Amino acid sequence: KKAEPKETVNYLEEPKEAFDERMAWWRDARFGMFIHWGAYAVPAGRYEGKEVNGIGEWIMHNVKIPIDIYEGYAKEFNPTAFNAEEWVTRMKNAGMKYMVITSKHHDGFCLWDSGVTDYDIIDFSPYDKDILKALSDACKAQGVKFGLYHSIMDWHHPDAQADTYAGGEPSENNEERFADYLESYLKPQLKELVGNYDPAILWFDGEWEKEFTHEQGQELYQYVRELKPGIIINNRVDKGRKGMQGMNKDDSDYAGDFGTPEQEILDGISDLDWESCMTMNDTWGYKTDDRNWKSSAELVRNLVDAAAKGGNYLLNIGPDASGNIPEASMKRLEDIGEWMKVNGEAVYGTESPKSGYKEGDNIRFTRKKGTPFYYAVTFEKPGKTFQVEKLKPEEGSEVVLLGYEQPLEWNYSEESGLTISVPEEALRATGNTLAWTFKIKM
Ligand code: FHN
Repeated sequence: KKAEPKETVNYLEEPKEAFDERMAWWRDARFGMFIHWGAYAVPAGRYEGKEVNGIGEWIMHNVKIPIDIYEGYAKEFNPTAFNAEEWVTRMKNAGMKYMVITSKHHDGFCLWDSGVTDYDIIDFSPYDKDILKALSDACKAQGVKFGLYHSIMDWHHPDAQADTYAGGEPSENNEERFADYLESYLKPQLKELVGNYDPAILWFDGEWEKEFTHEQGQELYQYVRELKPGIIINNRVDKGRKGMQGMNKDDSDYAGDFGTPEQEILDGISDLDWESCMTMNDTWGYKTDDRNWKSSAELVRNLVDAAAKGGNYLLNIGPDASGNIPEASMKRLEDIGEWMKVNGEAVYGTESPKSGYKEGDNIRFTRKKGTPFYYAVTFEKPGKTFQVEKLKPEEGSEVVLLGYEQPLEWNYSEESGLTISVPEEALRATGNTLAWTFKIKM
């Protein structure tokens, strides 16, 4: 009997209930780890003995390093200290539920054994292990999701941006050549990545080059969903996204499953899914001379602020060329993990109370989905009492400070709202130093 022709699903027209089902785990996860890692960790922000301004992974472009010189870095990339299990354990201990690592950044160097190029970790560098396989296996073993960042733009491929990147004038048939690069290079790589590593997320980037069209973006989205229908794809697959602000679907300019504002937490709330991606310092890829490290308190504040507005937080680390996570990054991951152990229930599986998501600058509210429980997270250490106008607990219900098992005394009045008594011993018991969470049944 002739096999029935496979019905082609149009994934751009997905019914809302199917979309909601596919996004459910991602919405509940709220917190992920971004990893920018590749050949750019070898120069680590320096060229010809001088520091290069800008983000580390853009060094090839920023000082127009000739391709054959840059390939020398790929030949040196030998991360013998890399330990996938340790990285995933640190990520999980930080409270992060999913990882997104660069399979290929704009420089074109591939962190897996690609069948369509030798410009990869196995054929080009002295390192002979499949980094993505090790991380994908470790994520599976530790019950967290594995995701891939893949750059559409490619400064190494002759039919992509190799000439314009190198300062050459774009050739007259750039669009044609780029379309061929998509068909003969980018799509086969996506097929390898989805087939070999089973990512839960495909995080595209580098879609802003003029050769790449909105229609090609929609086609890429469809192609990847056909490879793995349940996968989640960000909005940078498509020119429809509004730059780094990342919001999209409502203006019918189709663009992926979630918006990707960058280096900022969205101002206000949105009915669309979004995830803010952010560095801990001033670079995504490792730099020797990195600066402007955010404090652990600021990182926790960003995570809670995003959750209160109904968004995710994708926090970046940039490992060095030996495969070490920078000390300063590990310290922040540990601090956040300590905080999440006591307060994580105020982030995971929550939704935004919408207009009631904040009170002033230092209090954010989240609501546990499908329950009457609200969380009030304050970024200022409470005094003997904690005061919120917006929350009115259910008569006779308990009010709890997460990390302290005794319910707290409270009273409510129309004129001043909810006042909670907070004994010093309660604050001490929480061990908190970054933010404090009150759980209230409404
Ligand atoms: O150009 C990239 C940059 O290197 C980095 O990967 C960030 C992360 O979101 N995305 C692009 C800049 O918007």
